[in-house]
Amino acid sequence: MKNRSFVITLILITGALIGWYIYVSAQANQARSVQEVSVDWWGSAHADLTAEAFTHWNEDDPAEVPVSCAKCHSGAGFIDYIGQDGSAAMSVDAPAAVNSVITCEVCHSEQADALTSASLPSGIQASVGSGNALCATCHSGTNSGAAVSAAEAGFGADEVMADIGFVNPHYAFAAATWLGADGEGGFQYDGRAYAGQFEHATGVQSCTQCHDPHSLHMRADYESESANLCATCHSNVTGYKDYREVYVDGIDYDGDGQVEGLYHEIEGMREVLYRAMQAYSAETSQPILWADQYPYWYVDTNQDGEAGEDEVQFANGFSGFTPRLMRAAFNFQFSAKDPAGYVHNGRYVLQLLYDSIADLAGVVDVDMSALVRPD
Ligand code: HEC
Ligand code: HEC
Ligand code: HEC
Ligand code: HEC
Ligand code: HEC
Ligand SMILES: [Ca+2]
Ligand SMILES: [Ca+2]
Ligand SMILES: [Ca+2]
Repeated sequence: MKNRSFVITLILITGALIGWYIYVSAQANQARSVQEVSVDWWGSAHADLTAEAFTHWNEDDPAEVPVSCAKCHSGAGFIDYIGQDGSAAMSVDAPAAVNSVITCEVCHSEQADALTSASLPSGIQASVGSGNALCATCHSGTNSGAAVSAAEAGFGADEVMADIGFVNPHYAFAAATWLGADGEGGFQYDGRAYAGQFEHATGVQSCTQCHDPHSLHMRADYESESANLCATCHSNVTGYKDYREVYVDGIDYDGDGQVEGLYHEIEGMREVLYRAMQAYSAETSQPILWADQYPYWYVDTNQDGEAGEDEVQFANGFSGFTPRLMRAAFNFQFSAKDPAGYVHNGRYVLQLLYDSIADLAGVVDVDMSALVRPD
């Protein structure tokens, strides 16, 4: 079965390659060759036939990707979503094929070219331009802060919502981070101002300016000149390992006494939030724990503050969310599940974490004196 779908995929790709070859040779002189592009794509996560993202439904009966998931988890589902298959545009109209990776024709078609905006979970339609609109359609998550507001309607801020499970932003939602307040991806507190789209600097302002759309890695050029993209401006960067050490303003946001790469400032701020959530939850319902395993939040049964193996079990999932705790949990997860948040829009992420801490500090003791909220 695996072999068969592999061969079918190969045939589809070959067909697309031929079409592309004709199109591209007619259009571009400078562009990279179809062959080079294809090699890059083959090595990418988008081509990974074995990935959980494309095989999660294989054991279901029938084995198909449900309508609500197909836009992002099936190449065929995306083609349905944009209406390239003749169905209505901007809606998935049927369950889609499993093992359907993101092939050339998913991103290269008439409808795909025409796509210039993405519809986000907040309901905002974000105009991000062609190319980026493809990325943002699949990389914006499934829930925004608005879903938290909807879940907490009718409850007091510290009232336990017994039947309401964790509202999860989902995964790899880079566009939601990048757009910040312009996408309203996080839970934004009333009366607070949030950073909008991260403008960064010339040449690194959008998905496809930084990510090669085929390899998905950082581009190896800056404004058409061959270069280490980041080192062009951050002179201490020699490769991937240095990205997380980049900082510009030299502010100790998490108050640990050290100016660190923005990645680490975010980690530190999240650690402060985590401790505040543990203190708050112990007082209002049950002590909470986080572990990197669905459904992420568990009960700290032995109350030692640590996630023990016996505690990280589906049956021990946390069910004592109050509205205040849910907002914090959502923003915690928002900061954790885009591990590249520091480069996509670090200020927005720090603002969300800081405001969640401040919200909890209204009820339990949290020392916020050393923390800095970015402007
Ligand atoms: C807006 C696009 C989008 C929608 C809609 C969506 N997902 Fe996802 N999902 C993603 C992306 C992107 C990833 C890839 C994360 C990664 O592995 O890098 C992902 C990852 C996952 C994973 C793997 C998680 C992991 O830890 O590796 C599961 C399981 C999943 N999604 C389930 C679902 C289900 C079930 C639905 C429908 C109810 C759904 N998704 C709808 C975009 C989406
Ligand atoms: C996730 C979406 C996506 C997928 C999948 C994809 N492309 Fe592209 N491709 C793009 C975007 C966006 C551009 C425009 C690049 C830019 O802005 O420089 C592009 C540009 C190109 C170009 C022009 C050369 C260049 O590098 O700019 C060629 C040729 C090409 N794609 C071929 C392919 C082939 C062949 C495949 C399958 C092996 C493929 N693409 C898969 C998004 C995609
Ligand atoms: C049809 C939906 C779809 C589109 C369009 C799409 N992606 Fe993806 N992307 C995914 C899924 C699903 C995964 C996870 C695949 C996997 O786990 O192998 C992914 C994985 C990735 C990853 C790797 C994440 C990781 O965990 O390593 C990057 C980076 C990425 N995409 C960037 C982009 C960019 C940039 C674009 C636009 C040029 C784009 N994607 C367009 C659905 C999409
Ligand atoms: C300034 C350059 C830059 C821009 C702009 C940018 N990215 Fe990224 N992105 C990165 C870097 C660098 C990483 C890897 C960071 C790391 O692993 O520490 C990354 C990681 C990712 C990942 C993988 C994160 C994960 O879940 O593991 C995805 C998916 C992604 N980017 C998609 C996008 C999309 C979609 C856009 C546009 C909305 C975008 N990126 C804009 C630089 C950028
Ligand atoms: C054209 C110059 C330029 C390039 C290229 C560039 N950056 Fe930046 N970067 C900046 C500037 C300027 C800032 C400050 C922006 C601001 O504060 O609004 C910044 C800010 C950042 C920040 C936030 C630091 C902080 O303390 O707030 C990170 C992280 C970052 N860059 C990482 C990267 C990575 C990774 C790359 C390569 C993918 C990259 N940058 C490429 C100019 C650049
Ligand atoms: Ca459709
Ligand atoms: Ca610090
Ligand atoms: Ca414990």
